[in-house]
Amino acid sequence: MSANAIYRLLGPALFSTIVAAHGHISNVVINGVSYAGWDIGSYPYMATPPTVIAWGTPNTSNGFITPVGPDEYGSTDIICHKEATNAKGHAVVAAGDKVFLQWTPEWPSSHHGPIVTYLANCGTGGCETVDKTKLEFFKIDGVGLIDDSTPPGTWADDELIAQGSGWMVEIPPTIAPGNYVMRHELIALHSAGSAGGAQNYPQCFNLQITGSGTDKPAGVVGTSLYKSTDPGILIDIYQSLSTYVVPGPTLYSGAVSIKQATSAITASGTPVTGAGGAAPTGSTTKSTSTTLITVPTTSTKTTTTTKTTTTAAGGGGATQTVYGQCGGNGWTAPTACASGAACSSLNPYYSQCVPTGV
Ligand SMILES: [Cu+2]
Repeated sequence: MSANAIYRLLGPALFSTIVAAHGHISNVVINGVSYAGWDIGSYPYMATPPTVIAWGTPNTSNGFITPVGPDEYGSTDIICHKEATNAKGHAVVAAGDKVFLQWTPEWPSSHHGPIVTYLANCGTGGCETVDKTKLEFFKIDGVGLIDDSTPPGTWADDELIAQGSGWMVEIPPTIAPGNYVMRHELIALHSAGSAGGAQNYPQCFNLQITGSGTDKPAGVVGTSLYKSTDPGILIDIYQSLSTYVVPGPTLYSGAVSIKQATSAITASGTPVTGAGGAAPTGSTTKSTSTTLITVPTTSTKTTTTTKTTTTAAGGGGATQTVYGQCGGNGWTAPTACASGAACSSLNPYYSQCVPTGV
């Protein structure tokens, strides 16, 4: 069902929730225990946000990273989202266990694309203080085009929508225990037919992985994961595709492909703090914490997602939020944008409210 159809069913009461475009991970479920994600609606405004296992961002919109400008995908924002700062806690998970990543419910059905998940070892100092630019990511899951019988086809994130906006990954049983950053990402390709049109939504979490595996797969730093011209990044999905190559480095040989499923929540988890206790040497090299993890108390974004004031369905008088869809084939919801944004046609299928004067 499209966001528009949901909107028509549920009416304006849920309007702001549904059209706050794109998404982020609200919580992570490990063996039934739910760990809170980074709440973009409140944490960026707090001097001391709660300790969570998710990396922080001052970004208060559900926005994305895109390969525009001279940096392409070389900006450090591609690593763990915009101006991301280290998570201050972590969750413990055994190699071979499954992790369920719960996205916010409004992922737009127009945003077809792959779902990719990586791990990077933080070393014995833990992930709470690691330098993100040094993290070397190896891919443990990558699902792209599932069925292209009717372009633009069925993609991994259609499967995500179908199971309540969540995605399950298995921690490879063969990797060595230690502290890892999990980098999980949706890539939206609805506008990827032209250069710079792909939208990346990376989300990072700190995990302490236990087990007896010994593999230490090689990886690549976040700023080298993608090029704007990768065949899985610069692609017109509205044509018939014979193949689709999931972007990023080769899948780790020990990765386990699983059938998608949801994960029931039976308890809420408290993040573990400290260096992780995984140092196999028993040494206590807790590098004295630097001030790397200061969280900005003010947002540098000038956009806001709370300006939607809508009336009844049908678009009359209603406005779309910044980055929300505002047009395209079959679109019958609002075509006007909230103040500070203008509707821009990206292709015949998708127009988007983009900020003006940014
Ligand atoms: Cu979007």
